[in-house]
Amino acid sequence: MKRFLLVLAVLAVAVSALPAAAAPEMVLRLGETHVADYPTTKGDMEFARLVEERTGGRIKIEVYHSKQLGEEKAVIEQVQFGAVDFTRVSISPLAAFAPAFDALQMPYLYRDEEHMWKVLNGPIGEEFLNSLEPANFVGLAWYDSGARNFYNSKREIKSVADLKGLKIRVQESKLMMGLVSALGAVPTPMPFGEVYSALQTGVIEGAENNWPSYFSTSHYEVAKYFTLDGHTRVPEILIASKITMDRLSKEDQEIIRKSAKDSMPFQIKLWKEFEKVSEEKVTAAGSIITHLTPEAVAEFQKAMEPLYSELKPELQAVVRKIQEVK
Ligand code: GTR
Repeated sequence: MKRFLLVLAVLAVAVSALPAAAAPEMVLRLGETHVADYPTTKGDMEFARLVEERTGGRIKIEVYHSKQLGEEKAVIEQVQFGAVDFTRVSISPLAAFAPAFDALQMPYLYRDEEHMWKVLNGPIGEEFLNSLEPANFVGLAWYDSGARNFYNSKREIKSVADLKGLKIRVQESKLMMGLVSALGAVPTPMPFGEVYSALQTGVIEGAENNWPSYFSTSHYEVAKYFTLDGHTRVPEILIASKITMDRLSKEDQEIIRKSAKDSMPFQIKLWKEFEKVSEEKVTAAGSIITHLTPEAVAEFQKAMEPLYSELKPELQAVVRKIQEVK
């Protein structure tokens, strides 16, 4: 017993002699809707890691994934008034706060993925990141989100006519509501976290998303018909609260901006890998994957033309600039 106490005493002295780990001077919070192992969440964590490393541990960013801070729209509101410091969101719900973002997510806008990245990484993308300040946000970086496709529990969608009358969940976005209506389906806006049970109980018959979201939310279990129509590419964006950024020194603001940008290649690489895994998993689980014929794609594009003509003239001008990027 004596010996044991002696060992304990020696250990206690040894531990107290260790240098205490520097406590961060500032702990900031980042809200993320996806689960911990989703590519965007891992991108957020890489961003947080870089900030911590580059500030020598002075600034710590805690990533609250799995919508621990709330659904996407509610978190954007909290970021706007400074209650949450950062969030990673889809630009669809963000457009309710900064309407110009609709120009970046029009249906069939980008010729391909490369075109989208040229736009986002070029002067147009930079202008969009900088345009958020009047809404009290600071745009930091773009993440990949692939292309969105329709899926449902009722039938294979091979043409626009097959969508007729289907109740389709959309993000809380006017543009997405218009898009689904233009195809003759019935749009139902709803937070992401409610979609699984809404599909299961038949409140809605379908939704639309990319491979990774279809897989990671298990929507494939309750809506097995997935059509590769690729109607939109909706970039993900990492934003900060302007209130938080204004509290930081110029140097720390720069570290945050640069760390966000530097986390992009990491997220994009994980995205590519997870897109493949998701496709394989849902196919193995029995999802029916429908590829559209070129004629059917043309039909989808035609049906969505009114969305372009209904866009405000100043946004039509942005769309033209995007289309001109070669
Ligand atoms: C996902 C996106 C989420 C969320 C979701 C949705 O692709 O990563 O941020 O917007 O779609 O449909 O609500």
